[in-house]
Amino acid sequence: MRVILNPWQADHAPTMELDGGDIIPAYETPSRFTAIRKALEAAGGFTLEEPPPSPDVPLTAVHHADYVAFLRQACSQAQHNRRGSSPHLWPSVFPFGPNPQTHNAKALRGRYCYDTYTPLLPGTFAAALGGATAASYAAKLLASGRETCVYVLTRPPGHHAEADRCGGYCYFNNVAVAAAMLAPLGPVAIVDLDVHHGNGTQHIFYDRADVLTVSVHGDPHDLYPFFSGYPDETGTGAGIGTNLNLPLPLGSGVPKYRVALTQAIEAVVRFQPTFLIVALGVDAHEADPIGGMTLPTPFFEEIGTQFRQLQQPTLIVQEGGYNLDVVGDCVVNFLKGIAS
Ligand code: OKP
Ligand code: ZN
Repeated sequence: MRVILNPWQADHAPTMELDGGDIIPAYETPSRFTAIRKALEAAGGFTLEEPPPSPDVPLTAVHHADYVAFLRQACSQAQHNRRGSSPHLWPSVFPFGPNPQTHNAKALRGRYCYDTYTPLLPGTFAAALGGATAASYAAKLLASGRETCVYVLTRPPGHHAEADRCGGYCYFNNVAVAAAMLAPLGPVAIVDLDVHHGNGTQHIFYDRADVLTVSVHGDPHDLYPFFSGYPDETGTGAGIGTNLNLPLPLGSGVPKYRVALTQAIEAVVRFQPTFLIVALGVDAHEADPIGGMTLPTPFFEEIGTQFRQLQQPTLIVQEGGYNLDVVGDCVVNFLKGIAS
């Protein structure tokens, strides 16, 4: 299987995160990428390659141009401003009140972000663009018919990024960029297996009938992102009926997960897509430090096998997974299951 790497992921290397007022070590680090790459190399059967440079990654097909411009500008400013001190630019005020608009550079950090988990560093823009570049190259391979199953190894993740807000460690929504490229060729189904609800992807395609978004995740009553991921979010306008949320109680293991997975796959079958995209977070693993679900490593192969039976051209894009000792094996197992 071809694996498309984000060549610039290491440029985004947060050392800490701000969690309810506590500064804690960052979970979302370059070592996640290294761990997965090592496991792929050890397993064999994968061809790792970087995407060719591309001037035309269609970021603005899913993100607002002003959001993209803000990220580019803020990251380049961060480079100049923060020599010697902490490079993390965090938001401090979020839009509220009768005038929710600002031109102030510091205030804009809250305008274009919805939480405290998603700081801007000097290399954040480049790293996030690298992920979108890798995803769009993989989408082209699929669109041309040259490949039927491609995996994109990237970080930071993307599925929490909305059209004009970063959040949840995510800046550009890589699966959304790929889906927007494929959708003109036929309906696209996105299934998000990350333990956290894929709110950004849902938000971006909420009113579209040509992109089905399905997410299996920990119950947002008890898990990030809290404010979305509930079953009554089913789409709007032309997109009514094309968003499916399948929350599971925290602590859920294989039996409950199998039921939700079957429901997700049945929804894909009903939708009859031309392309399938899997947002592959592996943080539903039992040893994940922030997930709260209880899937064992071998079960990821069974999940992959379920998707193989759909017999669809498939793009797999890396999302979360934070236990460095298991993420690589979970990804390899999933890819073995979907490819074999
Ligand atoms: C990103 B992805 C940890 C709190 C974590 C943010 C979670 C972002 C998850 N102390 N809050 O894996 O979906
Ligand atoms: Zn996650």
